[in-house]
Amino acid sequence: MNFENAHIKNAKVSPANIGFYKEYGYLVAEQLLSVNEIDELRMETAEIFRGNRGHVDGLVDPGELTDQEILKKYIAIHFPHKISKVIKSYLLHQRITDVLTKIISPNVKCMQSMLFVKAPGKAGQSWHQDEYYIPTRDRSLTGVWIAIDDASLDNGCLWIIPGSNKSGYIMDRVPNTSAEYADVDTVDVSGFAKENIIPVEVKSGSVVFFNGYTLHSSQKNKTEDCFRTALVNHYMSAESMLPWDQDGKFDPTDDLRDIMMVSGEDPYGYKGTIDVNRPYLRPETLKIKTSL
Ligand SMILES: O=C(O)CCC(=O)C(=O)O
Repeated sequence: MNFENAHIKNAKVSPANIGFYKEYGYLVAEQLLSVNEIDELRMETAEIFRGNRGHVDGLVDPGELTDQEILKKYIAIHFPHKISKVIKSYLLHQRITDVLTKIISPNVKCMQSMLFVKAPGKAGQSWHQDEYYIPTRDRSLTGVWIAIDDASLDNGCLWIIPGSNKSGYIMDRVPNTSAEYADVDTVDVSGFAKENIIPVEVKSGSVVFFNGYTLHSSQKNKTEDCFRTALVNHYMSAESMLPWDQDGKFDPTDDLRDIMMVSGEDPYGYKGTIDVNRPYLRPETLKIKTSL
C-alpha cells in the first residue's frame, strides 16, 4: 500500500488519489480549511452549545459558564446545519465538494451533519461502517471529517482499516466490551492484522474523506483539557435514492428527501425536499439500530 497516495496535495485530487480511494476507502487533505475558517467553526460551535442558534432538547442553561465549561458537558450534536447557517455553509464548501465530485459523482447530495466536541474524558465511537446506519443503493456514502482541533492519539483521533471497504458487505455487529467506546455494539476487528489498523492523526483544518463501507472508530479522549472538535458530514451520489428511516424514527421510505444538493443535478428533484430531521444531542451511550 502506497500511503503517499492517501494524501490530497494542494486541494487537487489526482488519479492516484482516486485509485487509492477505490482500493483503500479513505483520503486525507491536510489543512484544506484555513485558520480563519476553523476559527469561524470553533466560534459557531460555542454558539450552538450555548443555545444561541436555537433550542435543542437537553442543552443546559449556560449562565455564567465559559465556553470550555459548557462544551465539557457534551459529546456531539446531530444535524447542527438545521439551526446554523455557518455549519450549513461548510456542507457546501467548494474545496470539499471539489473532492466529492471526483470520488462520488458529479451529482452529490448531503443528508446529515454531526458536530463532535468530544470533551476530555468522553468515550469514542466503536468500530462501524456508516452504511450500516445510512444505507445508499449504490454504496456511495462518504463521510467528510473536518478536524476543528488537532486530532491525536491522546484526544481520540479517528482510526481506520484501509481496504475494509473493498469487501462491499456490512459486517456483523457484536456486543462492545471496551471502555474506549460509548456504543453498546461494535464490529470485531480482531481478524485484521494489527499493522493494518491505523490512527489518522491530523492537524486542525485537515479533512478526512472515507467511504461508507470503510471500518472506522475513535477512542476515548484521554486528555484532561484538550477537546477533539470535528464536524462530520455525510454525502452520497444524487443518482441513488436514500432508503433511510433512521431505525424506525420515520415511516419506512424508499427515498428520504431531507437532503441538500451540494453539486450537480438531482435526478429526483421533481420530488422536492422535506425538512424533518431536528438537531439532537448525542447521548453518552449510543444504541442506534442494535438488536443486542
Ligand atoms: O469522530 C468520531 O469520533 C467518530 C466519527 C464517526 O464514527 C463517523 O463519522 O461515522
